[in-house]
Amino acid sequence: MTRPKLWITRKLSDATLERAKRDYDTIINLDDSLSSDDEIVAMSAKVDAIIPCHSERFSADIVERLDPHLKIIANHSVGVDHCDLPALKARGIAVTNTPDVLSDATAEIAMLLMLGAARHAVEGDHLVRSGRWDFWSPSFMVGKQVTGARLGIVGMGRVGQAFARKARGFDMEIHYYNRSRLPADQEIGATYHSSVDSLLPVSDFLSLHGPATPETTGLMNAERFAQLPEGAVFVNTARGALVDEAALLEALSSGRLAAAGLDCFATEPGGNPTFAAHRNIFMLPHIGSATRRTRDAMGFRALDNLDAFFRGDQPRDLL
Ligand code: 8YV
Repeated sequence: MTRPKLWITRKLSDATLERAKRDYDTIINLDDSLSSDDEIVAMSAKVDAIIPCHSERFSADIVERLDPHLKIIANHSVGVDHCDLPALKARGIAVTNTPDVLSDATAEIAMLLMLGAARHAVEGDHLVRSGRWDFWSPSFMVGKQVTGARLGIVGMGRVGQAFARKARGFDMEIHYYNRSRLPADQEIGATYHSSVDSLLPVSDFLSLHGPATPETTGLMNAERFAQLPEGAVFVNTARGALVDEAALLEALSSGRLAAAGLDCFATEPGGNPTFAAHRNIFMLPHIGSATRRTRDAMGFRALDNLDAFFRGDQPRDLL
């Protein structure tokens, strides 16, 4: 029996690539470069399936040009804002993602950003590392205490809930906004807010965990930042599109925000060059899910979805 042809657009974990090569006629973009729109279109005529990352775009104009040979896009990501789902559905191309398996790794990075932003981690490291640490005082690099503080979570899906579990270890008072209220056994004492606007004034720390959709684009704008308590700390491990970056900078400059921790930017890779001059921004290059264990689990989950599809079953994460 001929094996389905699979294109893996980036260098996934070794275990994932081994399993893919064992079970599929696999082409791997081993130089790990970002594929152009034209390359994606050209490959769609050669393969039955693609495993892309969030970095490859399947926008409506590209989907229109895809070859009918392509049957499934098994994303190696939970976020699917790079895929125009209605356009793909209209073309009869199945789409899956990799939920659950990256929630803890991403929540760890949110915790790192929250702690690091609150306690001047980057600024402190730079000072010591540069050899310019020649002064100490009790009023030096005084930060904001996380333990016992009020945390606002926007988006209480899997990652939001994983972050809440970790924040409970810091005795934080947890508030959240979600489209719908969680059942009590998942809420575990967190206070539900039916609107973002009601959540913001009680969020000394605010962390975003929602998907990028037309409804959430620019969710954190100037009016919303102004509703946070003075000196709040803002964390984003979701998507850059949720944030008006000019408004974020303004909120940092005015002191409305004491600090921000960001793993996601409107422009990636690269980030926002105007952020570099701000010492109260702790930045990471979109590495929320980048642990060995999670990369293996994401790759395997994408392959599980493909296996089910080619067996004729419904993939677990079919969107
Ligand atoms: C990944 C992500 O780093 O899952 C997502 O939506 O943004 C990240 O986990 C990336 O997509 C890896 O392919």
